[in-house]
Amino acid sequence: MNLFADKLKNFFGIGRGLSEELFEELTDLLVEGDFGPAGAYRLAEKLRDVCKKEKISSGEDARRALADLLAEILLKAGPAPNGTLEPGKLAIILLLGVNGVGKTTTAAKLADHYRALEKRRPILAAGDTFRAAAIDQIKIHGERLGVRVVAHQHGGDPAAVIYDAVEAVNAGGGDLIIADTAGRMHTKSALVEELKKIDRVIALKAGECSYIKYLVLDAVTGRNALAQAEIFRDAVSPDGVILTKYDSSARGGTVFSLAEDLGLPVVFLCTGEKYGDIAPFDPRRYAEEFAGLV
Ligand SMILES: Nc1nc2c(ncn2[C@@H]2O[C@H](COP(=O)(O)OP(=O)(O)OP(=O)(O)O)[C@@H](O)[C@H]2O)c(=O)[nH]1
Ligand SMILES: [Mg+2]
Repeated sequence: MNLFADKLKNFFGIGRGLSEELFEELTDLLVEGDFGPAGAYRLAEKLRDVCKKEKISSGEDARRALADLLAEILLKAGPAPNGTLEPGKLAIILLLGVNGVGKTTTAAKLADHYRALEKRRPILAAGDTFRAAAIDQIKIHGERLGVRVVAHQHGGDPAAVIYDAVEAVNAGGGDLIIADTAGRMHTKSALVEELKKIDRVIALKAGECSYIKYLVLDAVTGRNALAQAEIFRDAVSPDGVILTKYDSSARGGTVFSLAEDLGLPVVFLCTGEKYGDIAPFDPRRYAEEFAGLV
């Protein structure tokens, strides 16, 4: 259970009645948990209505009702897309996100995940050509995992790297490409242009393949993640989010804003630095955890 869930649990503590004041305080508490102010207010109001309608009078039952409302918000972003790939179809997964959020580590985790669970033959594409060490970093993961890495020189064209990875797959070298990208450029507009270009090239090259774009966000950055998500959503419309460093985050309300305000579902949750520290996102469970029920 994370620290915020503990707080919420204490807030609704045993024997606490449901006063008007409680719902006002709940708004503030949700904001502390990384909810946006408007979303927090809406949720507290909704909970008050539900409690009234269903004649809920104990804090404990209110917390259960809150978990239901939270799950509802997450499911609004669409059916849980649990990350399963379409069987028998080549897939390209592009990982996007600002620097340091965990893209390269996640690329390696996904390669391991899909190989183990879906018997895929992944290829890693070293699409971060901006930082010299990035290519070595992904090569090391490839060696450790026994997964092939397609890479070009530092400073090369990232779209060309991914293009080559598709060629390798088409030549029978695998059935899944997981492409890393650079998290930084000289300016924000340069980054957006670069992202759009990579997206265009892959979309063209992907043809009949499944082309999936995941935005990687760091749970520790809280509401900042939302501002990042907005930029990436406007530039390339990601299919979903991979939330990393959930093990180090004490809050987690951003996930609800991603769903409610940006229509972005979380698809995978990462909880550590090891390859196995990744799991498909379970909206119901996340809502229950957030409310301190599990
Ligand atoms: N605790 C924890 N650490 C993580 C997780 N995912 C990644 N990290 C760590 O976060 C740091 C950055 O990870 P990278 O994978 O290099 O991040 P990146 O987005 O590729 O970074 P750039 O290439 O610099 O943009 C590393 O020290 C990772 O081990 C996670 O789920 N939990
Ligand atoms: Mg990286």
